[in-house]
Amino acid sequence: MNRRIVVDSSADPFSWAGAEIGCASLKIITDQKEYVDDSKLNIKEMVRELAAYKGKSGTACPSTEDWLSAFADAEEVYCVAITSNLSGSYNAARLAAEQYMEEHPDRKALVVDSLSAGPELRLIARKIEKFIGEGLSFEEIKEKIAAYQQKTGLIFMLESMRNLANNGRVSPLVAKMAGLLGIRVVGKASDEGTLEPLEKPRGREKALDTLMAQLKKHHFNGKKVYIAHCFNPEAAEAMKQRIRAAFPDCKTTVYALGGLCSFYAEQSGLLVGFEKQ
Ligand code: X90
Repeated sequence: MNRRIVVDSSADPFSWAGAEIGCASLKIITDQKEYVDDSKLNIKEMVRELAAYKGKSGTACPSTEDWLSAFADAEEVYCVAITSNLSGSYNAARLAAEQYMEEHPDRKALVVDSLSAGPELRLIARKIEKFIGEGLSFEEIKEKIAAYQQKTGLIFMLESMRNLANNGRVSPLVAKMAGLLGIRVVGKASDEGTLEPLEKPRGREKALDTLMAQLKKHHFNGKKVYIAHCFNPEAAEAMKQRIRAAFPDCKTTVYALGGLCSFYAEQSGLLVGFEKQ
């Protein structure tokens, strides 16, 4: 049977080695240009152009049609979308799934609201991949993924929240803290799938210590973590070393964020997706 995992591009799927996975792309839009968040996007160039750009910039979620075409006629489709509280992507995926099953009553489509972004979507998608590999049924996967979601989390460190605030994804008051005099915002994806700022550490070292403390506080199981960064491999590597020092057996993967997450996490941002006990 043809079973397919489909994520939206906030999951940064293009750096997964060898995985056969569908993607519905988000877009980053300015008055002058539209960047499609697919495997061809030059993220470095986009971040550089946007840093120099003084006008308005925003994003758009994939349409129902974008999701449908990413389903690629599979008999079973497993979608993972960015948090429905900050994007219309999940809703578009739901509509796509309904239409798909209506048109093909023998097919099945599951849509997971990650209530998160970036590396947490990747944790969920990779778990689905594992379950498919083990030959679990659609119903079993649905149930087990709902349980797994309770055991994953996302924490982040941002040096600027300008794009989040300008696009109404956090309050301007919250955003004001970030970027001032070396102040970073360390926060987490809340249970509702919104950004929840937790602390304002001063300086990079303090920020990494704070991330580490938050991981422990949020019941990190010390087994699996994805560290994703926006052009900040040094901080990602330093975070990896801290995790390895505290949890020597942890499977730790570092990767560069894709277009959508880079737009919102901005230069130097770190997103850490982790498993809980
Ligand atoms: O539909 C759209 O246009 C996309 C809107 C996405 C807005 C949020 C993106 C967040 C990206 C920033 C830090 C971690 C956030 C945790 C979220 C719960 C990453």
